[in-house]
Amino acid sequence: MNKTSKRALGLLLAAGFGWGAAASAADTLQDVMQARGLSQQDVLAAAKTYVPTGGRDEFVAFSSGGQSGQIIVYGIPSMRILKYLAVFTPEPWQGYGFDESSRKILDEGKIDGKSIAWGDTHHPAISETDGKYDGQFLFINDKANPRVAVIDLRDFETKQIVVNPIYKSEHGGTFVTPNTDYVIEAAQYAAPLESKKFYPLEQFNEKYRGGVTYWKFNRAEGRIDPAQSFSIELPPYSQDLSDAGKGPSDGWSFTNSFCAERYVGGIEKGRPPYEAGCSAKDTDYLHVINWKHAAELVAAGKAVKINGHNVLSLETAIKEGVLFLVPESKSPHGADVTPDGRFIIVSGKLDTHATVFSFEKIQAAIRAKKFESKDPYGVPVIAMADAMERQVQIGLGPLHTQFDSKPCIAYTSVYVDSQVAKWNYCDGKVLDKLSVQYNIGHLMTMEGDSETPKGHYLVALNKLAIDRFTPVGPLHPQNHQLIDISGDKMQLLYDMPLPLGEPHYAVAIEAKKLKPGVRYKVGTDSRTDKPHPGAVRAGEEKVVRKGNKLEVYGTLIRSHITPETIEAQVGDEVTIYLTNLERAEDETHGFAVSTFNVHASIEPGKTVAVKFKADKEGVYPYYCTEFCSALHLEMQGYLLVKPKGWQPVKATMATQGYTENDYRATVKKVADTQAVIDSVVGYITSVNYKDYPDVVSMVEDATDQLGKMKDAKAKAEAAAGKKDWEQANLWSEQVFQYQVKAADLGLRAKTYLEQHGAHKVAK
Ligand code: RUQ
Ligand code: CUA
Repeated sequence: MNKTSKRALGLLLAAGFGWGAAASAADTLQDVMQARGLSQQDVLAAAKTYVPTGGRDEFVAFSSGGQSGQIIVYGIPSMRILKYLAVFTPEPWQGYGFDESSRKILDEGKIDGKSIAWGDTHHPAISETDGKYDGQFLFINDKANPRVAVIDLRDFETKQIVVNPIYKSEHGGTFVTPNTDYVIEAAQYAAPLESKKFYPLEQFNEKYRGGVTYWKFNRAEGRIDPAQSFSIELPPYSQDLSDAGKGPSDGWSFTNSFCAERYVGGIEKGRPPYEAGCSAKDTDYLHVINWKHAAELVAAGKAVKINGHNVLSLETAIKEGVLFLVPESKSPHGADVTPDGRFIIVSGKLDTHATVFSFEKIQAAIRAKKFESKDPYGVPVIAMADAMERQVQIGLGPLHTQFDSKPCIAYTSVYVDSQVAKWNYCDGKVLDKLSVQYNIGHLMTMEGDSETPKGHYLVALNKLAIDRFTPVGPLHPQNHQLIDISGDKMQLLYDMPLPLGEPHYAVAIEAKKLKPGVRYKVGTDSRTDKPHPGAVRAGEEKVVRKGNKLEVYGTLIRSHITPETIEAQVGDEVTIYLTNLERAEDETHGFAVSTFNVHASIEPGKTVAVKFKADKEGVYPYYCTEFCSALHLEMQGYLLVKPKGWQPVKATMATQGYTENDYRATVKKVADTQAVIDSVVGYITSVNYKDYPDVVSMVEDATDQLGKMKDAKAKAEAAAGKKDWEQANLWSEQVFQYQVKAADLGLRAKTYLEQHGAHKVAK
């Protein structure tokens, strides 16, 4: 909240909460506060997060959806959930996994030929240009089945899934380099790198390996290019989080690890468990990697191929000065590069400190070849003291660190203490602590891992909600807590239950940087961004049979599906292509066929295909699944699956017995409606509507609808000429339907223009 609005609220509070006087409800603010038991602090927090209807949030957060395999999008400060992005998991609302194009994306994520219908998403990353969020793409990893997905923020759709060719699990992804040349993904639990290769646990040290992968991102294509991507083989330390260097440290990346002990558990065989063996020593290793040099070596042919993928061996990485280690405090869980790129902050979960490592000191040690030792694989180890700038006492179980817009200010999540600590990494002073509910994992400030953090807010991503919300069974929602960080002291503003998976990390971007489209170019396959081969325009709809393959090329526009009947034979392979001909904002149609497990979400301009085998005779309704218009329920049709050898029966369609009077009444209704349309059109064309692209597309859509009237009207008149009042009345009724849709659009356009201050223009 800015100063003026703070003052305004203060005045209101001082004036005895006089809102009620002008409001239609009898309540005053004081009444409400009393009735609901709210303190002044509560009301202030509410005012800081409340976004009135039609208002927009300042920031948009993309949160990992954890085990849901999705991403959750919400606004800040309102904490209103805006969307779930389908990534690794089928998601029927968006047709993801139920239409052909999105099935192909999920199929890219197959491993060893098998479909995997879920993911454990951890760390989303927004694409960057010069170290700043650019709002173009989003990436996220799957820890369980090592994969990375690419989401295009022009339409918020998943465009690609790549499977890591050499890992069996991963965690330290996704993190982008400052110009999104590479997307970083680090392994987690070590395993043999060759796929489907077995070595016993006794050979862990020799045959099991970790690594870090650099996925080459082709921005023009909006896709990862696996052929240009590479990995660096690492010792079997459990690599954990990573971060890319920036500014002075650009070209380098940092990956921490736990279980550098390389301990192998086995309680069932009497061995102490992993948790004991993996935390026995005082330090683990921070991997310091010169990825730019590694990329040059790969380009020069120094990589070996493992499972067809470029891998720089440990030996080459050591020899060529690509890889170094620095001891870090026990069981760390975050490696965060400061916005100025000068420091890397690492916290040990089993240590009370955050360690600030200096990139400059690390480089000085490398230049002077000052190493304290080599690890068992020959990787040079820089002494902790030689790499460290300072250590700061933070609390019990410090994990992740994010940054403020104010220089040197950092926030670290403290898991065991359930706190956020605000501190200064330049002088080591701890400035403030705030309790959160409960056991915070990651935390996120606005654009807080970029070169230009935006301050304002911090979100605590808590692992446990315990008593914060109405219980909904033993499985509680997650708790994202919004914290105001604009002042010296942190202030808790809002608890948001997040009911989908365990979100790990989240990123938030200034909302104004996002520029999603409103519609596709007519006939676009949104998953390839290319023209869909199944697209047709109005009037070109057709059904093509090739042997037992039945191909339907259809269209959707309020409020009918063309065709309205599909006739198939048992055993046909049916493909239905559908193009949404709408241009108006938010005019999505859905499409489902009873009992054939297909569903599509077809936004304006999009073309999709659904495919199934008509393997049972019967009558199957299909319909539009989005309430798109007043006649949405009538947006329906029948798939008729006829048995082999079926012969037509002698029967005709029932009639309603409409008379000439019915026809005349409908014609009158049409004439009256036309008068309304004319007045709306008169208003729209009297103002500068052409300055509003949204209105122009509504007008185009309305004109489309009105354009179709002519044909229906001619049919009505021809039938009337033949005194076929049944047909005449029905076709007039269709004229009326076109009018209704045009009028609906016209009124929407009129409201829009009035609300956006359109002004009169000379005719
Ligand atoms: S995690 S709570 Cu990034 Cu997967 Cu730390
Ligand atoms: Cu289209 Cu409902």
